Amino acid sequence: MTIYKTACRGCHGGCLYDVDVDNGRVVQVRPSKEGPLNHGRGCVKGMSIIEQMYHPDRLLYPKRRIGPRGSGQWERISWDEAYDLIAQKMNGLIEQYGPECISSLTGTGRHHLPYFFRLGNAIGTPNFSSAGALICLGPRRTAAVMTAGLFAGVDYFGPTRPGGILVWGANPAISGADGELQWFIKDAVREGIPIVVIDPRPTELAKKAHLWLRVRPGTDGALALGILNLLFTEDLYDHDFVEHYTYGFEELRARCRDYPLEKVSSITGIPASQILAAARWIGTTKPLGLEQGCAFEQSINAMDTCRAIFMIPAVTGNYDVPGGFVESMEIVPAGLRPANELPPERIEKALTGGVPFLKRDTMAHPYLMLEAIRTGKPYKIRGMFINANNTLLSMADARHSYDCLKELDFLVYMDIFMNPTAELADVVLPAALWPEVNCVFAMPEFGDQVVLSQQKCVQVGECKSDEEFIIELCRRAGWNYGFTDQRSMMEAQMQELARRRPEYRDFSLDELRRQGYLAPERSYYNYRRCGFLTPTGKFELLSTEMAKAGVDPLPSWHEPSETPVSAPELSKEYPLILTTGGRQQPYFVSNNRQIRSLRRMEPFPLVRMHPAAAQKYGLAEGDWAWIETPRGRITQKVKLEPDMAENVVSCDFGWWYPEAGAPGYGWAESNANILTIAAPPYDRYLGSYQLRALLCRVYPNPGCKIEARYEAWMNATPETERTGSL
Ligand SMILES: Nc1nc2c(c(=O)[nH]1)N[C@H]1C(S)=C(S)[C@@H](COP(=O)(O)OP(=O)(O)OC[C@H]3O[C@@H](n4cnc5c(=O)[nH]c(N)nc54)[C@H](O)[C@@H]3O)O[C@H]1N2
Ligand SMILES: Nc1nc2c(c(=O)[nH]1)N[C@H]1C(S)=C(S)[C@@H](COP(=O)(O)OP(=O)(O)OC[C@H]3O[C@@H](n4cnc5c(=O)[nH]c(N)nc54)[C@H](O)[C@@H]3O)O[C@H]1N2
Ligand code: SF4
Ligand SMILES: [Mo]
Repeated sequence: MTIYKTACRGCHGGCLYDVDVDNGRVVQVRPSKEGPLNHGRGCVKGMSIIEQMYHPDRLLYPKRRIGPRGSGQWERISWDEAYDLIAQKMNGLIEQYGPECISSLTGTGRHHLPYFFRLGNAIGTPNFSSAGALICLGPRRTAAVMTAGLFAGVDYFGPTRPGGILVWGANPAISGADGELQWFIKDAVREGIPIVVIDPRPTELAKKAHLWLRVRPGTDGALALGILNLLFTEDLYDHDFVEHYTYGFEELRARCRDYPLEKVSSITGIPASQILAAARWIGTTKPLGLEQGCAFEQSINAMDTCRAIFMIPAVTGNYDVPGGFVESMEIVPAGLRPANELPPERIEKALTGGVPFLKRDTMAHPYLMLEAIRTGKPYKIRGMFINANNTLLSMADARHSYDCLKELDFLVYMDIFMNPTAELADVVLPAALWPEVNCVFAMPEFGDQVVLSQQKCVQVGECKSDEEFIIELCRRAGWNYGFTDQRSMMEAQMQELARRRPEYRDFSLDELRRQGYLAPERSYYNYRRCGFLTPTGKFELLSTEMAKAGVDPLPSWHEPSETPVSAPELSKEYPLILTTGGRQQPYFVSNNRQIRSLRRMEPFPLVRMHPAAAQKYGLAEGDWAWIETPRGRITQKVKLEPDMAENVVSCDFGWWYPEAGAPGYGWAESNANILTIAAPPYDRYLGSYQLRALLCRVYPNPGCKIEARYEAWMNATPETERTGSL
């Protein structure tokens, strides 16, 4: 028996585990007490890894399509055949149409993210993107970097405890927002640290909150500017910080006057007294932390809202103070600079639709990339790599994604299991799960200053890590990746660590892998020593980078395009406000629906609504409802929420049904992204689209067979491997 110490990446990852391997097989997993981010704890996703690894439906070999695209006919091929086929097809397209006709799409931040983005550079195409880039972390991070130079998160980790935590558009008790951080917010609440929650739904945290602001979906930007306005008019801001360390205070203060209390109350649907109480609590709670989620990024007001919310802990003097809202430090680079960065004329070709700050990371707009497959405008995308992105489930306007992907000349897809998106590919590749992967990664964005190591404990089937695949494909296809093996890339990360943190000069990759983690000491008040990493060296309330780009450098808020206010005629037909998302503990986006121990916990997608709304539309608890927008309709199971607003419904996302079988797996039955829009209008800085404030109607679906199908599947197939036990 060998015991490996390795980090779980069942979510964005960070819980350290001991993994017992016997005869080349993982036999037990135990969350490690040494884990700096989990202290011996693990969630149901991490604990089910054995069931995931040895699941009978797991993809174990490369496959090639033999029937028409999407017909579900495949044959097994070897890795050698797969590499040759991919290199030959993609190089053929590049020769004929130029490298920019190849694009790549990934999903949320998995271990291979920096390796994957490098692939675009190696090929020479600027058209790489992720389903999350513009609606998940991208806006929060870009807003933070353009305002303060670095991202920030709650300081749960130092000797000073937060005095209070503002939880905005996030449900960290489940989501984390990087899963493993769920432990810290739960501990804080248990300890009695007060929280204020801003959410249209009565989450568990909202129920325990000192104050819960039931915001109308899509109006967070107005609320943030309204709260800033109150902090200034009530003199609840930190004069010393504002005077010495910020840029553009008077301009921001003038802008915030456009958001007086009564107006903001009427926009957001929150009583004025509650907004005032929240502003006073924010202004007097010290030190104050901020947990911010993706809810307000999934909006055409994404950047402005992210900027305005990010300013709140700063102007109240909580930025980078012990127990407050502390700066992240890039300890280990997530991505090393590519070997052959693209020349400016190539970057100019990126499909950004002219959105100014997308190109900061040389990233294309995912919708425009898909659209270009079908329309050929401004030029045709012909070949595509999709790794770790169930596009049909996660990208807005799923039918559009389907129609576009069907038109590709050549699609390479890599995943753990077959799924509806994989079925549209030409070649499908089997990806490794976390105990099968080597990786070095840092968690400086939300978590403590931690470097973690993943190590390959076993080989399952012919599964490979995405990193291995990418590096080897580039070698064989003749694309300059800069590294020819993964070990040298991890060594380069360690060298960069030593450069940034000289105290680790003699700390080797092997030592890191033995220990499993590294937790350097945190420092506070960095800005007092070296200023902010912005053009002015200040915390930029007025963004000089935005001013230079000729866009409004101060935050504002605009009514989203499909609400009762902006589309009153449409709202007669679709009278309810729809929000989507809301994470579920056993799943990670669209993952795990085939893992029986997890599926049993939350077997069906839920649409939440007020009992009066349900009654009005002929629905009761447990009924299957149709939810319909102008794009289409889906069905989910009704859950009554007496504390929600009567005109708001919230539906789960990421739902498909492995039990419905290939090739469709019921991808359009309950998929929230059948309902959403990915076409413009977009956020004017970054191109974000609206997933959380749309119009819908609901009505009964009495003939729904989803439960019967689920029961038959659960009963028919024997239990697979059980989870590891504590
Ligand atoms: N309506 C609506 N849409 C949303 C959201 C929402 O709230 N509402 N949220 C959005 C957000 S925040 C995000 S980040 C995106 C996420 O979107 P995605 O990241 O695309 O999420 P998934 O659909 O789970 O796709 C991930 C796929 O990766 C596979 N996978 C897991 N690990 C690996 C690996 O190591 N290698 C490979 N090759 N595959 C792997 C999984 O099996 C799964 O099929 O969705 C967005 N879409
Ligand atoms: N277990 C688990 N953990 C996860 C994930 C998962 O799928 N499962 N996904 C991961 C990913 S990719 C991400 S991005 C993070 C996301 O983590 P979070 O940011 O926490 O995302 P959600 O839970 O989707 O949404 C947070 C809250 O926003 C609320 N909300 C909906 N609309 C609005 C609105 O207009 N305004 C406001 N203020 N609130 C609104 C919802 O009711 C929900 O409670 O979680 C990560 N962690
Ligand atoms: S919280 Fe995330 S990293 Fe921790 S055990 Fe769960 S899935 Fe794994
Ligand atoms: Mo995300």
